[in-house]
Amino acid sequence: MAGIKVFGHPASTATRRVLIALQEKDLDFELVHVELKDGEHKKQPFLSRNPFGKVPAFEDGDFKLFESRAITQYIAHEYADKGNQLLSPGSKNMAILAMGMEIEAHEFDSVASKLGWEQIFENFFGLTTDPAVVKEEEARLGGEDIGDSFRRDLKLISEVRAPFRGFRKFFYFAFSAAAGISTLFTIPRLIQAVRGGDGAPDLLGNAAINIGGIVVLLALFIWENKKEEEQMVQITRDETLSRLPLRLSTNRVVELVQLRDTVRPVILAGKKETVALAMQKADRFRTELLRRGVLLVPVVWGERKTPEVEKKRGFGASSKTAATSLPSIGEDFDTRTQSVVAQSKLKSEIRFKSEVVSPGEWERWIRDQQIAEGVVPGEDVYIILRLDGRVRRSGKGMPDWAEISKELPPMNDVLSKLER
Ligand SMILES: N[C@@H](CCC(=O)N[C@@H](CS)C(=O)NCC(=O)O)C(=O)O
Repeated sequence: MAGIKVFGHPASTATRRVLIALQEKDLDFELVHVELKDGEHKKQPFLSRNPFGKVPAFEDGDFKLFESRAITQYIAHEYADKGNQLLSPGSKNMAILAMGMEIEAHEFDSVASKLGWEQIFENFFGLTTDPAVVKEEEARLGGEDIGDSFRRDLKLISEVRAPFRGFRKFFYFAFSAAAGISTLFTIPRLIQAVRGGDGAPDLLGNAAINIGGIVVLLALFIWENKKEEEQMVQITRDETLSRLPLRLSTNRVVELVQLRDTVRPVILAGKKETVALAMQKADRFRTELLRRGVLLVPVVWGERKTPEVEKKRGFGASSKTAATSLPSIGEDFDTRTQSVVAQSKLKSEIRFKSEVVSPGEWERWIRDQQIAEGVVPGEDVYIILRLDGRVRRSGKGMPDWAEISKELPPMNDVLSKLER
């Protein structure tokens, strides 16, 4: 069929950019599927359409083009009188439009692609999201300092957890300001009162009440601020913990947050022999602990292996698995979104013991936790997490498994359902 042809993949954002323009213009076209997982875009005949081996490529009769934004420009101009108007007359309007397009191409697209890759596609490919990359890219999108946007997120979470704190702080501040102003007005008369003499007012009592009030209110204000700071530090720790990676018995790497509501991780941190002994002892209570959703997470101090998780980016990644065994991205969307199936599959992969993936990160988190709890960093400790991933309790040394079997409700127990 002559006419308009788009050579691309339905899940490719660059291909979609062209399809949107065609739809805006109400044009008939054919989408010729280029199978990225088979590397069709890196072979002939596709390379003769785009020597850079990227989709989409385009054809309108015998006019051929590649680069999605150039294609959309062509569509907008060539079919100016069809469908929706995509051009704006006048040099200034066109310059503003061009500015928007440059921003999309150079400021937005790279960030959005990285975020999409980190947060959506990596999960499809069994890789783990790197929270540091996500934070960094999100900050770039917001045009703010990384620190600022992270802090703003924390503040929001903190406000959700303590909804009236902002109001209380305002209240304390407003009242101390009022008392301060009133004291200020009283001062000249107060000096007169202190000097005494005829007509001197009796203001000492009033001033004392005002000053006392200010002290109390400011103390409350400072206390609230301190509480908020502490809570933000705690939220940061919870957030970091939820992103720590683990390898399951099936070799799958997950972040702790993915095991939410499924297991109660018990972190055993200490010297190699101590941790090994605790693991052995746990084996004797295996059935009981499994019924309670316990997943052992051993962390041996100083054991920093280089993470084996291979990171690859982009559709054209050279990894063997990406090239040979992955289903097409379109199909993958359908299958993987069936989260119920995925969740139950995950459950079957969790078998009592796991292995930490970036021991250095785990160690850092445990040491921070130890400092917060007033324990000497580097001591042997165990930390029991709740089903929602937050710390349930921790203790020095290694756990008494018999006691833990008694303490934790079985997974099908109503108490476990209430554990939030
Ligand atoms: N600047 C190009 C970028 C095209 C592009 O990156 N396409 C991706 C799919 S969204 C692709 O083909 N990637 C394969 C690869 O990089 O090997 C355009 O806008 O057309």
